[in-house]
Amino acid sequence: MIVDVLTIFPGMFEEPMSASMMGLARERGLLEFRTHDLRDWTHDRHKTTDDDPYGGGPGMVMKPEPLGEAIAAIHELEDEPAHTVFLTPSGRRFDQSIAEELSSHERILFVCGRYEGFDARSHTLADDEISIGDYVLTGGELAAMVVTDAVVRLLPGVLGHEDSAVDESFSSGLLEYPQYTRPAVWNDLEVPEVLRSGDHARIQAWRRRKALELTLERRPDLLNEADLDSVEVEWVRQANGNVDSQPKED
Ligand code: JCE
Repeated sequence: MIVDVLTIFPGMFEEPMSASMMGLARERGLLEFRTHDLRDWTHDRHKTTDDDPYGGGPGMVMKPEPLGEAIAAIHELEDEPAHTVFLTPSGRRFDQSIAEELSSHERILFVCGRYEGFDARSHTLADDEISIGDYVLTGGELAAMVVTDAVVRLLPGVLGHEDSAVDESFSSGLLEYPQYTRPAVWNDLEVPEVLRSGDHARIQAWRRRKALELTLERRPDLLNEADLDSVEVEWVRQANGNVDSQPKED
């Protein structure tokens, strides 16, 4: 996969996109990652990428012309144009299924804005618009890194242990069961006996139950979409009856 990023802050990507799995994916040739400085497509002495909003109001808006020229030039770097993704708070909300969808593209171009966002006409250059969540960042760079990280780890060969990319959580639709490693006792806290029993069937059943309990407690919203068998559906129904699932108003 080739990932291009258009930004006025290419330096922000250096460490995050070189460390750990991202670095390894690049060394292994599974990921080609390139940044492009939007200022290279400006034509004035000050390399201006923003301007005042028509109609007035606070802040500045990204000028559309440098974006248009830059995106066209980046498409031309390869035979096929890139799937062009704008990061913006008004995009569709990023999740694991969008990560899977994006991982099927040969090329992605992430376009990172700054200031108060893009001139509305720039959106004609986008194939896709993504938000990583309902909060406002100062620009798209961190969002582009979040999306890239989630996508790259899905590429075949990036994770050593192939099936750890198929997340327990999010593939079954439940949160992950608790994990433990040595020592068996730490700060008076013991690793559950079942995990040291060697009884794989018991371990599997325990993990599934813990995943259900944790999801019910912290993310009950996920249970509507989760893959549950009929026994589990009934268990959730029972457990729900024992908790204040709809806190009363006072
Ligand atoms: C961005 C800004 C709109 C006010 C370019 C914010 C994505 N999930 C996300 N949160 N924030 C962003 C994001 C992405 C790109 C830009 N801003 C700041 N945007 C209104 C301020 C500018």
